[in-house]
Amino acid sequence: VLQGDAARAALTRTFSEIPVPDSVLARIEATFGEPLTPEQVVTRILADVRARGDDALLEWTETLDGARIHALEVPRGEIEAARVEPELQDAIRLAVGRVRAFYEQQPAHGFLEHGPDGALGQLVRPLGRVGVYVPGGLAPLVSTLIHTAVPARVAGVPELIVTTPPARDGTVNPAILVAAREVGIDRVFRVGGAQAIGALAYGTASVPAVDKIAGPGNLFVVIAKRMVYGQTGIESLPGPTETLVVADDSARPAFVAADLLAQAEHLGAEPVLIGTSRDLLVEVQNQLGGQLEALPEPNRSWARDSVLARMKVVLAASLDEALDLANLYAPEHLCLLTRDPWSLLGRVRRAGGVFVGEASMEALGDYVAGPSHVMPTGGTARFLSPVNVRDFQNIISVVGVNEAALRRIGPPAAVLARAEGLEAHARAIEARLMPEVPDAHPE
Ligand code: HSO
Ligand code: ZN
Repeated sequence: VLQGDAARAALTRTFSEIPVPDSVLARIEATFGEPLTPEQVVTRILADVRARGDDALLEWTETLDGARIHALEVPRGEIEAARVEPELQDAIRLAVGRVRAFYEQQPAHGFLEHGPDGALGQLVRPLGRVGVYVPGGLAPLVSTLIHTAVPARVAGVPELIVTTPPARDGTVNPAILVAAREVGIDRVFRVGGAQAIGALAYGTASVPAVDKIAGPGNLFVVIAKRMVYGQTGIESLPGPTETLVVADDSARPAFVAADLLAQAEHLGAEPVLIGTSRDLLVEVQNQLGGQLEALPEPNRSWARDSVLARMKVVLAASLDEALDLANLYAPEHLCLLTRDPWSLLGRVRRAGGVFVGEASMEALGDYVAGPSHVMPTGGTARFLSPVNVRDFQNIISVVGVNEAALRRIGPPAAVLARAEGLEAHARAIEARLMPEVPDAHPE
């Protein structure tokens, strides 16, 4: 149990990378004949996709995902025909509807202010084509498709495409296809990893290049997103997830433990507990042990790894100190399990999302609460926001100054231009400030 300065030190962040399982590192060595770093692997894959397009995509999918596929795109008919249990179909529909309703409330308009100086403003326009990366692998994250693509749809993006790694038999999980249909995704491609990011950035014969790539993925996906930034946009570099629970003596230890374990089952997750009562911390740790044992495999191993390798437990002297530490850490998820959680909201400064009270567990937010679960990780909540409508729009500045204003603000502009040594700038301004010269008539 950490306290005071030790707690501050433990919660001060450095950008954490997504762990790569040993089996993947071994696979890399076998594939490339040498032990390359993930950056070197991604550099090679991106260069290959850029040079050889679809052929490279098909080959890397076979080498890295073990799937032999012939066509990258999932045919429209297959998306239309995808079926899941009615219960899951309804749940997908509910999630899509709630996330949509949430983002429809986000103000998304620009402004154009007409005044005595003319008009200045901002136009807001949707991006043209957006690619959503949906992780496959350990868990096919149906909810991630919904939580990334719906805000883009609400933003007015006219063309939305999804890439997701195929299973070994070349198929895409039907729940992902159903979600794609419910959200109104235009096209789905069965390709994942760094090769998918390369395809979305550079375009291939089958996969069109996009204006922005959004969504989380494994370390190779995140490195690839960082490398293609500039060629195309990215919304963030989502890393391992974190949940920080602030709890006082009123919190129920079983719930606190359950919330920490829920996030702990994500690969590389960091569970953090800040409590103001030593008794509570002890009881939560007992609960954690019991609940962990009761989990089925492989979830137990996943969660145990996060708890043993990265869990932090802090005893704070007061809720004030607890909130200070939470703001320092800037968690992706901040869960308030205290007697009067709403009273703490005003002190929350840095977090991806804040989950207020016992009924608002983070796991609910992962699926159906409304706000996107793609939130800033690794302390990036200091400067980033959760995925939202604005991520899928650009702003165009409008400058429409009139003559009268020009006479007033033109001269100081020319002064600034000359101070920068930019004479042609100054003259472009002053040409408009000259008194009108009457047209010279030759006769
Ligand atoms: N909690 C994860 C997102 C997720 N959980 C998807 C379940 N499915 C990262 O915030
Ligand atoms: Zn989750």
